[in-house]
Amino acid sequence: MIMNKEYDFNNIIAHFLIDGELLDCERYGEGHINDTFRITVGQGEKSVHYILQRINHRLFTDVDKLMHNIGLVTEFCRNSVEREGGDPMRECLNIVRTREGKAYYFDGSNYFRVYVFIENATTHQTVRHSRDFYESAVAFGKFVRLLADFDASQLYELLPGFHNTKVRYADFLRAVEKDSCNRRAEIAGEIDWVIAHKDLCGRIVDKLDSGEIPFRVTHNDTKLNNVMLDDATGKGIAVIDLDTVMPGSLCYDFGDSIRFGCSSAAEDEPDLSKVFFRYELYETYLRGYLHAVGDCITKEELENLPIGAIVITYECGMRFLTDYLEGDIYFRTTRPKQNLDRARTQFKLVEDMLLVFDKMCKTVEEVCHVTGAREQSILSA
Ligand code: ADP
Ligand code: GN1
Ligand code: MG
Repeated sequence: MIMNKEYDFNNIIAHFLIDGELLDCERYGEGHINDTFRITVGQGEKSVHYILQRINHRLFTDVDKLMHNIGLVTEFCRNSVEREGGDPMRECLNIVRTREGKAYYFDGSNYFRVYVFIENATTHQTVRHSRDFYESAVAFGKFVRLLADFDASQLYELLPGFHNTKVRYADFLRAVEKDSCNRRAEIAGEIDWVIAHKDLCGRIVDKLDSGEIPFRVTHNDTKLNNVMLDDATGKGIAVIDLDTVMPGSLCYDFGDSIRFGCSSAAEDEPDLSKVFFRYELYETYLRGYLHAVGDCITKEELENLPIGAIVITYECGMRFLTDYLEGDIYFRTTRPKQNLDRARTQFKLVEDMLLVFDKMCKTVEEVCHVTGAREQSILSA
């Protein structure tokens, strides 16, 4: 029988449309939110892998709605991939249903779901070569293209205000005020820094509210480790981790990839002298992204890509700092002060990007000329 101290995997797996004997189950990946396992099932001579996840239902309190969203998006992606002549079993997430036809199983205390395992592909925690980053940009750009005609109003907004930076700022101020863990004094410098940069909060949100930038279906968590790169060809094949697919701004999705991938160091690097913004990777990502989105991007979105990168990095740092103030209750941590280190790396990256902001905008124009993305609108702007 395969169990760990928390879960009886044999019993869980028995509820899904999976044939064969459970041979192995190991913790998998480095996500901050769900508990992810790779399970191995013996089917005759061969063994087959699946991804099993215990859904974080403290965050996603309505699992029915969560899986409704993921079901719709994966089905739409599958159809788009088929139309483009791709392989829907490798280029999208595929839900394995329960024997009752449901997209998840509830064992009385936890919710579980299973995905088809995408074989011979890997997610990366850092950019090893710029080629990886380019390919991840192509995959995220393709995700925009595949979902360009998706009707976002079909989706539940599961985490309202998820990337509403003004709401995040208000949450931060509340956490500072409450200081529930007596950590405020120790991080006075970081708190002052966030407040000094508060003008960043509205730079995207206000444009969404005024309609200048469109709401569209966005992924909302476009880190490098949420895209799978093919082991043989190095190509970005599938965008995964669809929990946060909701209406949002493409500028934030673009920006979140820049935030994570253009850092010279890990998100939680404690030594800030190792953390800097890698400009050449920003250029690389832009080229791949604009090439893949083609003309599915508006002129206003294009113009706001650089500020999107800065604001989402600011927002993410603020979320880490808020969690630190609240006692590390949201992001998974494996050591003390990890959330504080994460916050500090984000603030360092914001400072670096602010210094080169004008250049970042110029690069967008230059890359547009090369890729032809929205060339007409940029030229006539
Ligand atoms: P979290 O929300 O906690 O980040 P993810 O859905 O991103 O969880 O999954 C965590 C990791 O598991 C991923 O980074 C990836 O390495 C792996 N993974 C997830 N889904 C699949 C899949 N369908 N096939 C192969 N690996 C997967
Ligand atoms: C979380 O689940 P994961 O590790 O891909 C978080 C993102 C943050 C990210 C920071 C649902 O993403 O919003 O940007 O950590 N996901 C959720 O690394 O809050
Ligand atoms: Mg993830």
